[in-house]
Formats: sequence, C-alpha cells, structure tokens
Amino acid sequence: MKILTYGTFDLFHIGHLNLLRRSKALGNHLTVAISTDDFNLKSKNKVCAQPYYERAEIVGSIKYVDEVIAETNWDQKIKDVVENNIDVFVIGDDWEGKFDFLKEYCEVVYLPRTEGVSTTERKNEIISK
Ligand code: C2G
Repeated sequence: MKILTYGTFDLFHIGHLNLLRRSKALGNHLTVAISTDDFNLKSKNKVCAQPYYERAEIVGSIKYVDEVIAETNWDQKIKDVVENNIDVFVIGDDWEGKFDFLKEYCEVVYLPRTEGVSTTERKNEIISK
C-alpha cells in the first residue's frame, strides 16, 4: 500500500514525527510532499525558519519516509496520487474535509493532531525568552 502526505515540516517536532509514523503504519511505502519556500510564501503566507532543502533533508532521513517530493502548488494532488499509484492520502485533522475530493482517486485519512505542540508556538516561545 502506497501512502502520500503533504506538509511544511518547519522546525521538525514530535507532532510531525507522530504524523509520519502513523502514516507509514497505514501501508509500506510513504511519500512526503514538502512545501517549497516559494509555495509557503505565496500561498500560505508563511516564512519558514528552515529552507526547503533542509526540511526535505530532515524529513527524508526519518526512518518512516521512503521518498520526498516537492509541493509547489495546491492543484498537484490528483496528479501526484494518480502518477505515484497512491492508495491512501493522509494528513492531520486540522485539514478535516478539505481534501475529500481525492476520495475519487484513493482512500483519504485525517489523523488526529498531536496536542500541545506547533511550530508557531515554538517560534513564539523562543522569541519571548
Ligand atoms: N501535525 C500534527 N500535529 C501537530 C502539528 C502538525 O499531526 N501538533 C501534522 C499536520 O496536521 C500535518 C503535518 O503534521 O499533517 C505537517 O504539518 P505542517 O508542517 O503544519 O504542514 P501544513 O503547513 O499544514 O501543510 O497541502 C497541504 C499542506 O502542505 C499542509
């Protein structure tokens, strides 16, 4: 079973790790699409602390991850699912319902987020110290 997930994964933390571990447990091959710096800036209004190549290198080194690809726009998901023969699309439940259009192409799973940890909170905590 081939699994696909998307994310920024800036300042990699335990919530990200839990998401990747649970995603991999759904199958035997996990592809992670990582948002490029340009996509984050233009579409999510987000400036990452770590550039794309660092985030991609870190996520690609996690033992649950088999492959890393770039997420460069909102409209690539159907193509990614079809071209990579994906069985399950997975993402955290902060995105609940948002990617249901993929159900036509594969199974769609929203996993519960890890409580109490986020990149934004971490950045704010560091700034306030
Ligand atoms: N996550 C989690 N628990 C947290 C924080 C994040 O389970 N405490 C999950 C998110 O739900 C997501 C993944 O970790 O599935 C990556 O989170 P982000 O880096 O915040 O990714 P995001 O910017 O939401 O990008 O096209 C979809 C997007 O690229 C998703």
